[in-house]
Amino acid sequence: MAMDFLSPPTRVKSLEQAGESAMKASLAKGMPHGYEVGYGSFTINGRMLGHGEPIRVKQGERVLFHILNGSATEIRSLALPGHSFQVVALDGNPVPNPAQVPVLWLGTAERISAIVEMNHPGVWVMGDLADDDRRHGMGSVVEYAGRGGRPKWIAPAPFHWDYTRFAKVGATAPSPDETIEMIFAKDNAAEEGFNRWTINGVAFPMSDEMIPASFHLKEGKRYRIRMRNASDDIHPIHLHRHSFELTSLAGKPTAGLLKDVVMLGGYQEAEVDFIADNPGLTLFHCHQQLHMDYGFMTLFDYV
Ligand SMILES: [Cu+2]
Repeated sequence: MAMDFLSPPTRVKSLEQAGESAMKASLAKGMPHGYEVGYGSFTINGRMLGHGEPIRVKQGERVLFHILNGSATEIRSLALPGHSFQVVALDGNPVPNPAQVPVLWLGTAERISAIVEMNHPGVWVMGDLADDDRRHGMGSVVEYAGRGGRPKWIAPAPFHWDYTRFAKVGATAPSPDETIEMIFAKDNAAEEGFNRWTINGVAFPMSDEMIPASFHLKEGKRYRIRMRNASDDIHPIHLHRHSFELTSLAGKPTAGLLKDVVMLGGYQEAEVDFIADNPGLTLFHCHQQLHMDYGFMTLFDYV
């Protein structure tokens, strides 16, 4: 899976040192690398590339795509050769700056709404940048009226995904009432060969028992979650029952982007703010199923 597409690429040295030395210590004890999952086939709207009906368009049309990454564990990219995407909403929230991009990237559970102007007639593969996954189905055909022949794929030029491209230019977020510090870490192969994941050193238990909340909110206050990733994996971080504003990404302040899932890059940090405006128990977790199931989750309550 691609790991180097996020921008800015700034890594935090101390997080990198912590993550790398934990990994080295685990491997030195003779542990293998923790299991990952792979897939044999891929679909868009239930069909592998080359099966089902194409998306039929006419030259000059503007087509709005609502795209959701429904994979339990994978990050996906999407490109349509010769076309660009005007991103108008992220996770259902209109963006302040609907910029044009050649490629979309979505972490697990992220949603993008984007308009494509159909101005490049042909029969095209709209698909993932990963050749192997696309060959195993990760794509759809876009067919212009009056055009025929085999669908064509052309790989786009290298492109980095930067959420702040869609943010409010020159704006700054209001100060929070309180900042919640979180550090995410991996225990390599610690759980029957699977990686165990922790938030501030604690793995959320995967049992039926009710466990007490780790973070306590007061209604009406603005909270900032400062997330620091001491692992080399990208984590699509999700907060239930609230939307958050992205206020800092890899050391770069930003404002105006509302989301409920955000990808946090390996050894990077990011900050999100939310208003505690929906009393009740609220889960916070990595949306990568294999991370969530092995501890990467925590609970907020209102007090
Ligand atoms: Cu994760």
